[in-house]
Amino acid sequence: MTPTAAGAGSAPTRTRPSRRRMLAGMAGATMAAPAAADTLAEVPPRGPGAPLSATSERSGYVHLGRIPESTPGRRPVDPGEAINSKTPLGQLVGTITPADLHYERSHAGVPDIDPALHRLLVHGMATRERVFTMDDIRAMPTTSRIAFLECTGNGWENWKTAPPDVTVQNTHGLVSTSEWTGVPLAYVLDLVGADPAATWMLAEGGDGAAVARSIPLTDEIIAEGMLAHGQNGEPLRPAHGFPLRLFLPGLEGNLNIKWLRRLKFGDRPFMTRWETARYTQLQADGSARQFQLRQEVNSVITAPSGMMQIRPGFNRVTGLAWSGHGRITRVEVSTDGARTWRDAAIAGPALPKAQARFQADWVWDGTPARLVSRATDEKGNLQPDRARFIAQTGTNALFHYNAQQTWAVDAEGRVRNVLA
Ligand SMILES: Nc1nc2c(c(=O)[nH]1)N[C@H]1C(S)=C(S)[C@@H](COP(=O)(O)O)O[C@H]1N2
Ligand SMILES: [Mo]
Repeated sequence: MTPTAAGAGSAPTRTRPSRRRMLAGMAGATMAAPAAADTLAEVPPRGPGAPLSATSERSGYVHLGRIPESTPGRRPVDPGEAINSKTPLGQLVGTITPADLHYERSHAGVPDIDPALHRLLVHGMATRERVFTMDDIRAMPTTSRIAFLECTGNGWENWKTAPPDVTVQNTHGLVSTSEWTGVPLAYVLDLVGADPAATWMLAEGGDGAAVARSIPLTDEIIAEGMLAHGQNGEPLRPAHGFPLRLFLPGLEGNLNIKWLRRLKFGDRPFMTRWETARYTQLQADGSARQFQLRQEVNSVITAPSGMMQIRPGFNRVTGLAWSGHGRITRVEVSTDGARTWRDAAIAGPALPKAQARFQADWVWDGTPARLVSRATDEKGNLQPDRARFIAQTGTNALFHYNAQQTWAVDAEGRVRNVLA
């Protein structure tokens, strides 16, 4: 990290040089002036607290919620018409999404499945076809992994036009990160004696939409896929597939079949309507691209972000970066609309195929600014700017938007969504 604009004359006056050097070493940062705290006389007195409870609630001072939508960008909606519900990225800290705020995309609502009645059929090109109960599955060895999940529709708000009055929750709220716990896919393949000639697997859900997708049995998918029954330390919640879902780190959200009830092995894709009609990408030349399965490198500044208000002087810039190819190795931020860049600090370990939190300090001089971030992953993929992305993909498509996000700051400190 290089020391930053702290020397530019607008640095906070209460930060002494020695302390500033120390902080610069830590995170390349200066910091806001500490509030005057010479006495606790104004602080309300202590008193008896509220009774303890079986489950704890968020502080009454904290207001967090998802936004249900009925179609890309249409909100607010009657929850009965919602097709997805977006994570409040602008209000969250760190990298793990609380389970109740994890984004949701369900094509036919959330089924109420009694785990005692749930079954998983595993069949096709295998020597020991089986029907498993949830007791069978919970008796199998598990693995746990922190990884992001992202709907391929994430970012579709900004594909063609950029509504100015939207938040980062609106533009990027279809991605979340959890610790997922479940049975390694490789274990199940062994258990049923999957034929080595089986190169594809059909996964089918137990919801009314019967979402079903063909998954190529690559080494990577066999090594990393899991039949998940836990999320952030508790059994899956119904919205996320209780009692069982497929989890495939780094791959498009739609493949992560919820309410999983069938796996079938074969030597070719099964061509379900979800991969012939729904999750294909119309290219600029009118042809359709099928089986675009990986989520590309992406990032977004979550603060300051859309509809926030900032003041001149010190501002902390922070956001999230992720890639379906592996670890995030670098995040750069620009405050002048992608003309000049500097490195952001990545806070904590950048896990493969998980969201990484980045931060950079910024002293805003009160003139209009444009905040942009761009991420690089361990395979060397650099998040494209919008012009390059559109030149490659065109504007017919709807999925896998990963162009750099620009937030415009006007002279009043209002932050708004714009297309670069
Ligand atoms: N059975 C079933 N699986 C499903 C879906 C669904 O509607 N039904 N939606 C898919 C889509 S489009 C996405 S993006 C992810 C969303 O998972 P989440 O709701 O846990 O975030 O689940 C996928 N798996
Ligand atoms: Mo999705």
